[in-house]
Amino acid sequence: MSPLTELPDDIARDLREFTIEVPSWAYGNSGTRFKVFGTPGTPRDPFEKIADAAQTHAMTGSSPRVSLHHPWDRVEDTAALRSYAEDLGVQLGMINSNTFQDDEYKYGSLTHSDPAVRRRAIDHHLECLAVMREAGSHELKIWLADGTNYAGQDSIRARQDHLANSLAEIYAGLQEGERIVLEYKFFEPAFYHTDVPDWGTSLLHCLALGEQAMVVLDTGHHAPGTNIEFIVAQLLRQGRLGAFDFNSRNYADDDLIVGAADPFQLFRILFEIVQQDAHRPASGVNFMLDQCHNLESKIQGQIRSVLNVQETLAKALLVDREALADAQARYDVLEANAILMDAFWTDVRPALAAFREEQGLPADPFGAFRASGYEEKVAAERVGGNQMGWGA
Ligand code: LRH
Ligand code: MN
Ligand code: MN
Repeated sequence: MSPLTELPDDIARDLREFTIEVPSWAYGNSGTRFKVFGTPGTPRDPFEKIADAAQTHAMTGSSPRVSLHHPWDRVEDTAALRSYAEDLGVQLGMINSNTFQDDEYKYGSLTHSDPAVRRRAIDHHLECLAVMREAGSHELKIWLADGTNYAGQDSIRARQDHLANSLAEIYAGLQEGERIVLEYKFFEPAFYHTDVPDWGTSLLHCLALGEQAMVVLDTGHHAPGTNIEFIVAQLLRQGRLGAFDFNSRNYADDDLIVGAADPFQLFRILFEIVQQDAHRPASGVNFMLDQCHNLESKIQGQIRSVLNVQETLAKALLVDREALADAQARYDVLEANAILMDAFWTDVRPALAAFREEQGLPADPFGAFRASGYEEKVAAERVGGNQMGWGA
């Protein structure tokens, strides 16, 4: 099949509107429990993370927002961070709460049996809402490390009740136009049960809370073999898919570059998205990355990720949906599958290069960044970068 050299107008329009939010923590050093390898030039504070994220946007033109993790990205003056970001051409995005590092949360946070610990965790989220407003954002992401390691360790049922009550208190702090998004994960750091392990649990809590509560789907947070595109279709059908945390994985929550481990899975997910028009900004789905670059250059890793999502979205939009519907109606299983595969195998890179040039962007964002000298410059300027957000 010959490569696609020009995007059809409707696909070009969709791609111009489509944005990907990048995580501040992807620009910091990260690693495993075995070792965190440092990278020269790693940001030393949230301002430097924003500066690096702005590079990703300058090269791709598609990543104009940066998610912050609180308190990793705590600064004295969030308004100053916001205007710094805006001067560099990006905005502050989703605020991510963090109740997984303090000793008080050893046995849980919003689910803890001790009301004093729950109070502390709820107050942290209310503080996050205040930071969110200062940041000019309207979304708070909640992911909880809460769970147990051994059967019998605590009451699963009581913890659900505490969770529902705690979330209701946070939800009551929302103003019009704001929302919370609740991320699920089936294991880690808890290894017996997790309090928000799956999309069903997240959805149940969101439904109980109200329309300003939505589910976040992190692609690394499922058991191997899970059909993630089914979950996407179902949550969209319910109008409750709030955001993605895109990454890819071979084994567990590997946080690898999106599309690296299984590009076809990314395509299948994005095809469900485009079938419900959820890639258009009006859908309100926030397409975010949640990744860690343990070995590779962080900015380059982020650029690669943004390009992978963009290219795969273009492929999903290329599917001949009329022909597909026709094949499906005729129960022609193999033709229906072939129509999908044709789009997946199309090389859209030349068309995207032309699309970028038309917008005054580098045809090859990855190559342009490598040639820009930015990494060499910051490596000389910055000494002593931090691991992920820890201590930043
Ligand atoms: C949990 C998670 C969540 C956190 C991030 C650092 O595994 O995906 O989104 O905020 O990692
Ligand atoms: Mn995540
Ligand atoms: Mn994760």
